[in-house]
Amino acid sequence: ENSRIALPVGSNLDRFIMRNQEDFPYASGELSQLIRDLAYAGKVVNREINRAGLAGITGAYGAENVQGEEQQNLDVAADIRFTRALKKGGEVAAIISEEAEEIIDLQNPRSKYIVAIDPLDGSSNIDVNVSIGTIFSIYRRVSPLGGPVQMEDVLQPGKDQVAAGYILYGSSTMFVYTTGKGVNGFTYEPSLGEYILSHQNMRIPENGSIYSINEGSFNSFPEAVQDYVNTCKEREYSARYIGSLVADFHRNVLKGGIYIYPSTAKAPNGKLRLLYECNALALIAEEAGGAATDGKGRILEIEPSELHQRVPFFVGSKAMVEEASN
Ligand code: AHM
Ligand code: MG
Repeated sequence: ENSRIALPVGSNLDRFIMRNQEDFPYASGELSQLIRDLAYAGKVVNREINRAGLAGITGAYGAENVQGEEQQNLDVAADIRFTRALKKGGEVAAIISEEAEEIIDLQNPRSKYIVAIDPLDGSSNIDVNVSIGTIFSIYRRVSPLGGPVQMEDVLQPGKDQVAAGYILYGSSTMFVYTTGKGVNGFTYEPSLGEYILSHQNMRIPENGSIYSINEGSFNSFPEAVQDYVNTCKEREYSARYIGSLVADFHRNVLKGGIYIYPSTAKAPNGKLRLLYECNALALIAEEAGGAATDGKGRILEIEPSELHQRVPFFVGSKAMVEEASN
């Protein structure tokens, strides 16, 4: 009987989104539909990830799928799935993606949302059967509807996000998102094909004892980061680094901890991208009571200057991020 979890009626993602729709400042239902589109594409990607080992789609691929398309590496396949879902959905004017150099104008000029997405983050982990994730940010378009999408539509600071989330393809698949009213997590139940509310109003512990950083680059970390890492060791904190941002972040949200990708010799501005990796997780962190900085100031206040801009990233439990930042 302990395999039965008592769930409140109506606790699947679709119903949850519907019930909370009236909270949205512009409650026309389009943002709700957009979030559902992302969740749906996530199910399709999840299915492909689960089959990846057997289907041999981890490497470069060569074969064709049923639609006669050349089959792609999973990160490209995921990009196609999300882009297609958002184009068809019609709520999104343009996408920026880790997988595309330029803005993808979806030719929905009257649509009022912009999405920034990393369709499959941590893709070097696919081949070794380790957790990977999708990260997304949603903004309201600022240029007049009807005209072409402008750079100012996509280069908005993270504090202007209307919603953000991630999908973790882990031992369970989870959809976690915020519309600025707290963070809720849904676990995918494959036999039902539904995301079920499993983590209501997620809160990051104020402090923690896990630090996640690629210590192999210790010698080229800024001195303040070296000092912080040494402090973690003096306190005998646990070192946990999957090398898959969503998975490392999610663990720290649940258990309390800090994730750091500082500047290094190889990556002078850090490795992670402000627009489709850091901003979304920064909003979720803050909404859950945590914090996110670039080592100095709030991530969410950075005015972006280019699409694929990188920033050092410190995120997680508030007390830890404050201590590690200067
Ligand atoms: P990617 O966007 O090319 O997949 O790289 C992002 C990933 C993150 O998921 C992870 O935290 C980081 O790169 C790991 O980098 P490193 O191997 O340098 O520690
Ligand atoms: Mg990435």
